Amino acid sequence: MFKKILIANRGEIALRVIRTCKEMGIKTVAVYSKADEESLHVRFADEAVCIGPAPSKDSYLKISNIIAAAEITNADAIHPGYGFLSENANFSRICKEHGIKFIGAGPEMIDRMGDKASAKATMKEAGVPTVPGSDGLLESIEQARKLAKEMGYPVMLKATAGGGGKGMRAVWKEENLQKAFESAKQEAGASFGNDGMYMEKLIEEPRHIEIQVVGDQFGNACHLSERDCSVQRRHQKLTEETPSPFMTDDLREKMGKAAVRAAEYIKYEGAGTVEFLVDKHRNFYFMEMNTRIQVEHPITEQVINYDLIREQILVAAGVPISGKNYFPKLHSIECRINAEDPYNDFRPSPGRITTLHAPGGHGIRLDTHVYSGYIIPPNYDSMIAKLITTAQTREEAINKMKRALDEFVIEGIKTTIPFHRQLMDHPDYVAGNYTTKFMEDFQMEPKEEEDE
Ligand code: MV4
Repeated sequence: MFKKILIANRGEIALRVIRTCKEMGIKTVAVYSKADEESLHVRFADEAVCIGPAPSKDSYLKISNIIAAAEITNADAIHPGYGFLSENANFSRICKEHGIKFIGAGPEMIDRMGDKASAKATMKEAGVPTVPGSDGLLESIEQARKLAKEMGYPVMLKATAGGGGKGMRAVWKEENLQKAFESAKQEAGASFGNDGMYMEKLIEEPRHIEIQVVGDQFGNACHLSERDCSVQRRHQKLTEETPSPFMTDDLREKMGKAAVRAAEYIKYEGAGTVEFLVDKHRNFYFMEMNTRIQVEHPITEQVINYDLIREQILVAAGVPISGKNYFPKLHSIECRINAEDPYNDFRPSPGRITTLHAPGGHGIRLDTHVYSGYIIPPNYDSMIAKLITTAQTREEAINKMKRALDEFVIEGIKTTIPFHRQLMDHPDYVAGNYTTKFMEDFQMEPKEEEDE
């Protein structure tokens, strides 16, 4: 077992990993930028190393400084968290070269799942349902036009080096295809250094339902059921829940099997997430595979009483998984609390938190690194807390979320708490009747006096 793990991340996920390491008797090393000197992960870790100035490119993305920190503290493993270098194949490779265990996927796996067209081709070989479309990359606009005509519009153009909504274009009519293809290709080349494009039939009003999988070093994999992440704004998840209100036992069985088949086919090691698009007829199609722990992992932990970070560490240390699949016994919802103003187009609202009162009580989990007096730096992602409620039923979990949001006081900055509170009263949300289109029509109710 590892003696010391360096957490190459910040904020709530760094704290999350440190907590499980402490419970496992593993020493921890925090790395931090100048802007995070006062951050909790620095205080909770056994050791802390400043790795550079505030900008991510000079600190949390600076591979040389992170490796140096691991060397001088003699860490035998690195946990990358999510974001930053968590899906950077080069970082995974350099850790390997330095004899430091990267708690995540190997470099080849990261590259393979990071190339969306090749990931899709692999899944198709594995017998996982994929969206009908081009067989690999589009070689020319003529080929694109011919294929789109055969499939019928609308179609979706996607950058193979994209993902998470980047480098994607929906095309509804033939006359718009050429311009969309050329601009998307140009944008992909500029953004990712790889302008490879592929095409799919457009799935209208899909849900985003993902399956958590865990694979060990012996080729075994299991699934830990689904998370519905359809409530998104500009490809940013706002809230997630498990089980999905759209799921049926039959669909869960099929999607779970497909996800395990995918993980076993590629001999996946570690915690991973197989994302699917689900249409209104409950057909599901492979979308992407993420080779990192996800922000929303706590709702899965809550409904099956499982520590996913612990599992990641055990698997990385060569411990085999139990192999059993898990099905939700409870209902759990996560609301991402961001330092953003929902009454002003969700624009960022960094600054000092003058007052913080955290919600508590039965079925409440709050994963956060912020505290009264904490200054939220403007340099990083705006998420400051994840409020998670767990109950026997969806209705009770929603009710608990309303009560917890009403208790949750954060002053000195704007937050998305009022948005989530209104969401929990929205008839379509409460009915579980929402798709990835939901936020396009969502409007905040005007502010009441006391909200001023
Ligand atoms: C699609 C799609 C419809 N049809 N592919 C968005 C980011 C990346 N995960 C793939 N995405 C989509 N791919 C086909 N063939 C619609 C989306 C999509 C979406 C998917 C999941 C969650 C939110 C979304 C928001 C807009 C579009």
